[in-house]
Amino acid sequence: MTILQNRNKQVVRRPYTSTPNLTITIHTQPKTHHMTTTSFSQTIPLAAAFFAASVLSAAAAISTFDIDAEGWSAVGDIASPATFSAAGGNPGGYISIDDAVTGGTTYFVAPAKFLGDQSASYATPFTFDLRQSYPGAGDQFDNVDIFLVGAGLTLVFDTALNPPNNVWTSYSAPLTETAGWRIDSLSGAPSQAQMQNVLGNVTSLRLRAEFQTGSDTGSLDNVNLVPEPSCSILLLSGAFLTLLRRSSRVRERSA
Ligand SMILES: [Ca+2]
Ligand SMILES: [Ca+2]
Repeated sequence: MTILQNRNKQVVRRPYTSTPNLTITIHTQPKTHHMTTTSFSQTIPLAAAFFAASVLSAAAAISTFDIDAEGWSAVGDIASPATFSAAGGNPGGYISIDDAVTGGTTYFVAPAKFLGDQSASYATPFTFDLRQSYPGAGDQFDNVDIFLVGAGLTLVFDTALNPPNNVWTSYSAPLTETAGWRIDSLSGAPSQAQMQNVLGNVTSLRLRAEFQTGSDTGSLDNVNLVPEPSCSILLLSGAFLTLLRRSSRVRERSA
């Protein structure tokens, strides 16, 4: 967030290119102390409305699997559909996929709430928790960990490490063109415009559920495509405090 000043006002803008600028005006050179207080009190409700609209526009797509599988499905050589478990997640419920061990790689497939226009998630971390469970010794293999498809492009992401056996592990894939995303596994990184175009019309989102050659089970919890509203509120609260302090200093100088 940047703060600009001119002779009569301060203008605060949030520099997100994918959403309209958030602009709040606070008069800082009133004629009298009384006028300063009135001007600020009239501005707060308007600013609050902008803040509320901003939070709503960035509504998060989240799956914590509290009561069911939330529409997630499974593809690949799956032994069964994505299975919901009410306990044992990170915490609470989660979903899992058993490997049929017939070749191929199993993936979790995201439901509709993670698709469509997700442009508000640009430049935010896409986060999720994975766990793999396999018997015996490890025989791990590498593969694409995230497929993000949209606007005629397939973006892929390879996380650095597979999750340890039977341990929930948190992952974060920043949704920017410089974070390690590749086009179709073979080409280079997407441009900023390609990244934003994909996020503007997501048609498929898949997360890898298999990391082990032979029998294994992949589990998923806490998928978060955009920051939770509570995070936005914290940031906005910080901005409000800054504005209140500045206003207070202005009033003290005017008194
Ligand atoms: Ca959970
Ligand atoms: Ca396997």
